[in-house]
Amino acid sequence: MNPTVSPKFLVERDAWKTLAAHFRTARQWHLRDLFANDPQRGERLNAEAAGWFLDYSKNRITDETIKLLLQLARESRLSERIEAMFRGDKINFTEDRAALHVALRAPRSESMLVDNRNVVPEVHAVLDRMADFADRVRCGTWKGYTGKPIRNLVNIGIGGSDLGPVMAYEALKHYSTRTITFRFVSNIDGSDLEEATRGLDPAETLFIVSSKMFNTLETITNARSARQWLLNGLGADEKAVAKHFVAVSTQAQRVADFGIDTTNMFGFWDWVGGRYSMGSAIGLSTMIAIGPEHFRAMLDGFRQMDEHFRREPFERNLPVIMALLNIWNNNFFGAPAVAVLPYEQYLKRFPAYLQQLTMESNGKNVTLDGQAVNYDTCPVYFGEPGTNGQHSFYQLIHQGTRLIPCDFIAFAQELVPLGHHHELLLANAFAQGEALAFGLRPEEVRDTPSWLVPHRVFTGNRPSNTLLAERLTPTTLGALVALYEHVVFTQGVIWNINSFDQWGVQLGKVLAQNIAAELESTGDPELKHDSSTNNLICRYRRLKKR
Ligand code: G6Q
Repeated sequence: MNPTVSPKFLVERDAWKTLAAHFRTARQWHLRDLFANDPQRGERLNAEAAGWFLDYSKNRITDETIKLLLQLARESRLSERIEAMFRGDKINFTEDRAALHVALRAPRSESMLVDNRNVVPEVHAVLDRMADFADRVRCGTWKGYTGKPIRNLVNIGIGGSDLGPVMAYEALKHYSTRTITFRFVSNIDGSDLEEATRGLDPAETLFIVSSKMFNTLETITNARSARQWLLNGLGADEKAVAKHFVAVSTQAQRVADFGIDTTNMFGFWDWVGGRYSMGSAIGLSTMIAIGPEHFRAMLDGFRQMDEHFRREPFERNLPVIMALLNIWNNNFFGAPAVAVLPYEQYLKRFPAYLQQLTMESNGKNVTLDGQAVNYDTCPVYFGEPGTNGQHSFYQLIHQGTRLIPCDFIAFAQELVPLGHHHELLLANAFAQGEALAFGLRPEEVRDTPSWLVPHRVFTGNRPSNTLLAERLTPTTLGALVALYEHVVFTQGVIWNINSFDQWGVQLGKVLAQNIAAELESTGDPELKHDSSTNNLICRYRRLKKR
């Protein structure tokens, strides 16, 4: 059962009602006027933490809006819920689990309890083993079965066991060893594994099978095929597997049953949710890529943001402010989506990573006590690196009929200096926020025939946040991920939903098992689905000549 005492239903909270009244005025504001009437707002409406500066002045808010949103956070008992998370309470009550990913980045000296047991020593014991292993692979003392050092690493995992590692590898590629090739396989589509192993020498290839439960269909199917690929290449000697396969999992028995030596297994715990696991052993590929020291720097970035979230007053608290602004835009202005736009090519997989973090966490339609919500919860998160997105979907953000708030993410210093590239990149980031907010009025469209003016006008008044850090480092990346983790948490608290389960992914998995048998059947299976599904299965079987 849900152990928390639910506050009032969201729309019945006093702050919500006051916000609704406030919104009736706010909906008429234009950012042009807000800036004209309050010229200092750009210097005031910002916050800083863990190396990140947030400018939120280009939202359709005043100081009064912020005051009311902070009141909403208090009425939603956010402080109590933050403490419950850090205390290791089973806040993921539908799965009877704590959600204590913050313990993954706690220093050795700290104590964090799950079921009255301090889990921090176990966290560091695994990190130490990972570091030892990563060092051995990186310096070539971990040898493959034929005695060759490892030159290729393939991570096999899906969802939380893939998106974090891929994103972190891409984000921190600048810091990674270039003597090892890193590839990632997630999709059960055979072409994914085929392309990931193409051209690799099995004798120099290490597979990390990353799976919390170690029974995930995609991962186990890929791991079996990868093992076959290895054995085909190395003369079918089963003993080779121990030198070329390691596992990251909570399930030692299943790892052993698969044929991986459990001395080559790195564990984690059921209180680490998949999408919150990139700082755990699931990050083994990241650690091998960037080295243990950089990995610890990344954890330190997470940690700095954790501390900020836990201790900073809400009015200066980055995750709290971002979450509240999102609720303002989503629930009052009806914004259906958020665009996350990193002006940093190394963050190209960050939007994909955030899709899972945000939408799997907060894509829920019942409250903690099981009542249907009568308000919107998570918007759609999407994005692409700037400036590519500008030449693609930004048109809709500037001139479409929907309001799409944007998070611009940028760094003052480039990792790869090249002429004026970086200034041009950042100029674009800042210009987009400016254009979205202020638009272009008919009187500003010069030398244009009148019939063309409506097409060239930008209404503006479109909100955005800008997140700016000095440089993309392991530490700033860790802090950025923790920032969004806590944004998601805060949103979940306000919406009064469980951000830590994902029952919505189950049904399709179960149905797929039945259909797989029907697709493969050599006989003539009796189909008992709806007419559409039956027809698709029949057509597939015909096309496959079954
Ligand atoms: C994440 C989800 C989900 C999970 C994958 C992989 O929060 O739980 O994306 O990470 O289904 O699960 P395994 O790691 O158990 O293979």
